[in-house]
Amino acid sequence: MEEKELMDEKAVSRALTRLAHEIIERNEGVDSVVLVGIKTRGIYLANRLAERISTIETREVSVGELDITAYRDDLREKAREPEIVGSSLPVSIEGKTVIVVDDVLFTGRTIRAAMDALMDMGRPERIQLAVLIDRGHRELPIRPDYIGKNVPTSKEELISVQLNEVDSADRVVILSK
Ligand code: 3GP
Ligand code: 5GP
Ligand code: MG
Repeated sequence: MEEKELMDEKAVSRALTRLAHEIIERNEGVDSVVLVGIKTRGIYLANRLAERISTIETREVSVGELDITAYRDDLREKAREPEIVGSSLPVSIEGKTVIVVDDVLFTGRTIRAAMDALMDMGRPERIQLAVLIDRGHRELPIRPDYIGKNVPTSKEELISVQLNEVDSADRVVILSK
């Protein structure tokens, strides 16, 4: 396996700071914004964005969580669709701008499952999508509103997103055979 660093700690931090500013600008503040992180690393990213936004706007932002299982046994298994196995939303999403946050966007199937689950929980005014890495290969008409970094990949390559909260560093690397 060949490993190449795409983002170091500073690059991850700068990207998140930019995304925080973009979210505030696009929504003219964050009065009706709720961030919803997807399972492991999307949740940490959502929390970091909320911290930055709170500092800039001197206003708290709610963060919810969705746990979506993908392809447990075989990460590349095609037969199964990702499904929701748990959720925790601290506030109602009715009439809110819900920003779904994930680490890597690939086929878009996880985000579709996330949107299905959110629509079952209320009627958000709108749903937006923020991802740290867009690696391409969409299989659904889904595109992110906020992107940390676009990384064209082959299907065989793998993006490893490492975050301090669960890994020993903040960095993004691409693994190829
Ligand atoms: P995450 O929970 O932080 O997103 O799916 C479990 C982990 O495996 C994910 O961590 C993700 O980083 C990693 N992973 C790498 N490649 C894939 C993939 O193609 N599909 C899924 N679902 N996860 C992948
Ligand atoms: P999708 O449903 O868009 O195919 O995949 C999105 C989900 O799968 C994300 O939550 C992400 O964690 C995971 N995923 C897909 N490809 C990769 C990858 O190359 N690296 C990492 N870290 N996660 C991936
Ligand atoms: Mg993820």
